Amino acid sequence: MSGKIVTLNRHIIDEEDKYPEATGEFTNLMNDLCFAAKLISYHTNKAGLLGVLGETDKVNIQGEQVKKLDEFAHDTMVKALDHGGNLCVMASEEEEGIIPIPEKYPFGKYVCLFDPLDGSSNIDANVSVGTIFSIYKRISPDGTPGTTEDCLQPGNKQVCAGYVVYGSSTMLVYSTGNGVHGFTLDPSYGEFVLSHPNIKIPKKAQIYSVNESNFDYWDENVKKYIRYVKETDEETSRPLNSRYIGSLVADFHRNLLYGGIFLYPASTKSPKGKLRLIYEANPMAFIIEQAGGKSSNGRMSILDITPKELHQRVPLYLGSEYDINILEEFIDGRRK
Ligand code: FDP
Repeated sequence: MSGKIVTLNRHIIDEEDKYPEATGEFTNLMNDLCFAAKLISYHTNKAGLLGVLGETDKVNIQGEQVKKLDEFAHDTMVKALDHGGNLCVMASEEEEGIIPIPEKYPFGKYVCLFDPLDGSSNIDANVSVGTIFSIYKRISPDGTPGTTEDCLQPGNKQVCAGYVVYGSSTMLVYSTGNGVHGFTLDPSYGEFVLSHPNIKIPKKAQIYSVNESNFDYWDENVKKYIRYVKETDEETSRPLNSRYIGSLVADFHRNLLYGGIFLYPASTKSPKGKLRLIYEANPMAFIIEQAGGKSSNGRMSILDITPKELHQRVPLYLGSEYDINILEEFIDGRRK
């Protein structure tokens, strides 16, 4: 066997070693996150057997039916992260307000925002789903409970972002601002092992991913872009291939590896877009930019938007640099 075997834990420690002022709190937080991911992975794989598929009788604050696995993933994230002394506050897709750290536990210097189980409308059909997370340093005073303001920082202040995709294998992909690294879970010994070091998205997309049933509800300039990607032109390798799973983590992960553009535009049905800024768009934007791609709301980088509320929605475009540039030209009318 040649080369090094690098576990996620070793990788995080090596990353933290690059910062002499680091206290180890970040490594502990990532270990807790990694444990939550393993538990969620185990349960998603076993879902059919454990009788946890199907819906509860609850509707979450987005007006969606809460799945049993959604609840399980949310509770697992909270229970794995709330007592380690690394966080001062959390926020989740599944909870309307911020999630405070119980007073009996110490308050740490980090903030964690997450979507515990993204793409959950696909669960019952055995389609890949994922967990998305975003980590910030607190801006409120140390040693006190974290605040809503801690959770509403622009994406460019993230110190780490990542996702776990529960697919044909479970993979955790993360970035602390030094490139993007992917780890595959070996289920036999329960370790995430570095399988995709320093991921770079191809400069040019070969895939576009969008829910095209919304076509009639989009702005004319977005429609023009979609018509453009479907035209035949050898020089620019069009038409692009259409691939849409309807599970953000899975669509994003494929496009990151193969080169692609993911679109969830605003529409007359969802004038602000569908996907959520702080725990879906921002972490994915951080990863795509670290991988050499681009993020956009059509006019600016997702990372430069200052969130105003926890569950704010945003039009979302993520992908290869060349293709996001062209999309922006269509949206602002430079291309007709
Ligand atoms: P879901 O509703 O299944 O949770 O976050 C919401 C999300 O999935 C994303 O994962 C996915 O990309 C998108 O919504 C799919 O939306 P459409 O069904 O409207 O295409």
